[in-house]
Amino acid sequence: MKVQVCIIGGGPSGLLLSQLLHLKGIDTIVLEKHSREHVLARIRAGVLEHGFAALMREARCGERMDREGEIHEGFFIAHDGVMDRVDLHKHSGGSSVVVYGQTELTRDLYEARDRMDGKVVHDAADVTPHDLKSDAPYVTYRDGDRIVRVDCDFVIGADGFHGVSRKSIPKEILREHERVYPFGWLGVLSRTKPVSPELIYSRHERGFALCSLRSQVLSRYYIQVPLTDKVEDWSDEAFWDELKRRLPADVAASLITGPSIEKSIAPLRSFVAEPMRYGRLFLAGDAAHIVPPTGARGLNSAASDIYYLYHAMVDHYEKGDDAGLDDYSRKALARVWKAQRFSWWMTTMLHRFPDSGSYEAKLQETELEYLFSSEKALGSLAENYVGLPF
Ligand code: RFL
Ligand code: PHB
Repeated sequence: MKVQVCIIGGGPSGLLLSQLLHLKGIDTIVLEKHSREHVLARIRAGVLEHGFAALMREARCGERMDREGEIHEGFFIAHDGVMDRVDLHKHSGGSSVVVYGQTELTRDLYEARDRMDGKVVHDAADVTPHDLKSDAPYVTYRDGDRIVRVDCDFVIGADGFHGVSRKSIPKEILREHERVYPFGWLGVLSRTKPVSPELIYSRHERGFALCSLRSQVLSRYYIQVPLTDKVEDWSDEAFWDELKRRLPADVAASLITGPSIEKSIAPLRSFVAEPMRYGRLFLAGDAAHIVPPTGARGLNSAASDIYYLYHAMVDHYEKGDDAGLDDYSRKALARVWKAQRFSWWMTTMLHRFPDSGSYEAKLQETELEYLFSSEKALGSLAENYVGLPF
């Protein structure tokens, strides 16, 4: 089989790029290791920046997001017994974010790919890129007993943190920068009315907590837990009790609880791989970089990679201009590192670190006090949270 662009990974990054390129007449195939049901069972991002939402519209996948997603013009930070609001709209000069789940967004992308007869292969086993430094790269995968070969002009590695693409770049070329945090987030999804119409990030001496949502009838809550904890250690009751302890008393009193419909623990990690290009392979999204979810940047960082790649590919095929492809890694990494900085800052300000003492706690308090006393500091937070320009 021959296509122009072979995309490894059928998560939001791979599907969005495939859909955008298809609309420009560029032929792609998406090779996904898991079944569609498996991909759609993952509960991940909830907050989309306006640049991501704009790309979804450009991909003609924004209709349901615009109908069912919620525009949020602010969020709260609870700390030291107070609830301060970050007015994103005011401090970012009129921007906002869209609250719309990654699961729904991925479903919309799959449906769009189906409508256009896009080639998406599920359960593709042993996906392996070959000859990436040549002008004729190809990718093989196993379908049952059969090995299928896909010849292409370019390979896109959009296969997440655990994928094969990044690993196919030789060790002496790839530089990896990593910070592993000594805790994770235990997340619960419940069919209950959210405790607050806007997100609440809570810094508490027992650990961080977050009240988020997917809709006005679907809530998503998180608490910081030690890495040694297992999901089985946490009954629903224990989760709700601990969440309430970490919220201001009036918020805790109005929290509506219910059975969890999903419960999982995500370890927190910061990671960047450089460069994001090797020959004819281009990495995008979590395959190249991971952030702790505190700043809601993960999927949004993938969006800028996709934006740059999409335009670079179109320039290549329509104008024979490779400047965008040649500059991709530099340009993408410049924005990725800003998202890393912001996520690290939000994480450090709001979590309890096991080895920190009263000095670090005082610094966190001071950081928050400064933040809410300075229009400039709030402006910096807001412009990063709604997304820096592509
Ligand atoms: P994905 O979603 O991991 O998709 C990669 C796909 O590649 C497949 N794959 C392979 N396919 C073929 N061959 C192989 N060898 C393969 N290996 C893997 C996988 O099955 C998968 O389908 O990466 P992608 O597309 O780059 O998307 C990235 C986002 O998923 C991620 O950044 C966000 O979910 C991060 N994130 C958030 N981001 C935000 O922007 N806003 C948020 O509010 C937000 N909240 C979150 C989050 C991530 C979280 N977790 C669980 C890590 C909250 C949480 C709790
Ligand atoms: C979520 O709703 O899953 C969510 C929202 C904001 C974050 C992280 C996760 O910062």
